[in-house]
Amino acid sequence: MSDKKILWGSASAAYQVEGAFDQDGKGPSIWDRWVKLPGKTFEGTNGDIATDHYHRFKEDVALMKEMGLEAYRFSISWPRLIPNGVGDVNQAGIDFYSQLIDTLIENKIEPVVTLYHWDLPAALQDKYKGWLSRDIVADFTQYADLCFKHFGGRVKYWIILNEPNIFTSLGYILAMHPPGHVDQKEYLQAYHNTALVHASVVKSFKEKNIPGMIGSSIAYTPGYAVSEEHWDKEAQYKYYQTVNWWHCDSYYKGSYPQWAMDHFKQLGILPEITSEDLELMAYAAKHADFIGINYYQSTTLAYNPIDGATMEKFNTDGVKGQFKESGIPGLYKNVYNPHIRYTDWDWAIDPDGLLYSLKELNDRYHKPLFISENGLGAFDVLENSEIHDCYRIDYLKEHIVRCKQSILEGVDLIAYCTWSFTDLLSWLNGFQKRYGFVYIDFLDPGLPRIKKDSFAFYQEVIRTNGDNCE
Ligand code: BGP
Repeated sequence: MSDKKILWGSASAAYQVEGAFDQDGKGPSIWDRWVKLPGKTFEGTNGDIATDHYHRFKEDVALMKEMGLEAYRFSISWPRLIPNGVGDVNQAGIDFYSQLIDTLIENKIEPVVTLYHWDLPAALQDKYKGWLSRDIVADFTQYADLCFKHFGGRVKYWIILNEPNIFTSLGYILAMHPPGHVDQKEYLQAYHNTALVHASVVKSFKEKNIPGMIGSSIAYTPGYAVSEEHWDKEAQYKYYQTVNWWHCDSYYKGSYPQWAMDHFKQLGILPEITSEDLELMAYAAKHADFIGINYYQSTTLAYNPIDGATMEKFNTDGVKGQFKESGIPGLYKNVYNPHIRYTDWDWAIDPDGLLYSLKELNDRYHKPLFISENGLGAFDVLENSEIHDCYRIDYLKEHIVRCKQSILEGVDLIAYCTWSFTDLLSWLNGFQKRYGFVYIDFLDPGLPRIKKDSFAFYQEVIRTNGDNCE
């Protein structure tokens, strides 16, 4: 096994843990509004209180310290810092994150800051339709600069955007996230604007000589062809062109893949991409310090005729067996893979897919890789104040072994963060889909924190640099 030291961490996001959604001067986000619309989330759950991390972060950090956690990835809520997205700054917001960062550092835990984990200030949605407008580039860069000014130096790892591919596709194709549209052209426009935001923030960070490393995190889902037949291989090619390389090349190569460009152009849905855009994107591709990757699952691809499967909403209630073929007619469809296991939410469990992804990204972009999320969403059972989550331990073990293997095969893997440290709100799946090392009893208003068996397991991962997973 490799001896290279990995930074071992765990992650969360503001909306999923903080609560205090309208306290101390915080402005509303698009998620604060979305969850209040009937039928948008599992049983109408929302993050008004979540895990109450806003008030209880010291207790949570104490548990991290007890575990020996080396890095805690959390996100800053833009509307907590700047309630209207632009303009007046909320000092209470600055103070909260400042205290969190100091508490982490005092406990020898590296703060890893995500600038955007989906909670856009609602004011910007109202003002110019949020991600659909190029105006967001300047406003986001100002917000990022504010964070660099207040937290720069203390924070060494910055993740600009969390899963821009997910919040744009769920927001503009599947209508499962705000703003709830179904419009392929809008999706491509919004995604292009995320690439410009990413690039502009990388540039500002570098020009200001802020110490540390910066990148963004893509949700990366590798795709296998279901057979060796050329039509299935072709489907795989089209998936990579329009999904994986579309999302990653724009950030880490500074351009879009050609076949997909031509395809979207023919359909008349390609956004305007100026030469200045490409220059800025090329700058970021060169200067970003790492590629963030969130890995949960792989997919399997097959030929999809022009009158074939369309995009389908997915399982959000944990009743296993709802897998439906879904895809883009004429391009590809995602099919069931009988060779791998699935979670209760029908997510493919595929540790080999992680190794495959790391090697694929390493080959294509030659940058350090930072796994910013990996984990298992499951139902946990609380019995006599204990949670025996051996399935989560198995899942993490299998993935960590692949991380170590990737290093032996030449991948520059610098960090691994699990999703998540404590249980938290799952955006669409409520509180019943759990990921943490620390159980939170959401039925008890005191929100007690209880260590699961996986807590001790990950403690040992950290102590042995993953060698206990061999
Ligand atoms: C990622 C998000 C996280 C988290 C995780 C698990 O896409 O970045 O915020 O939610 O997925 O997803 P879910 O909660 O839907 O199971």
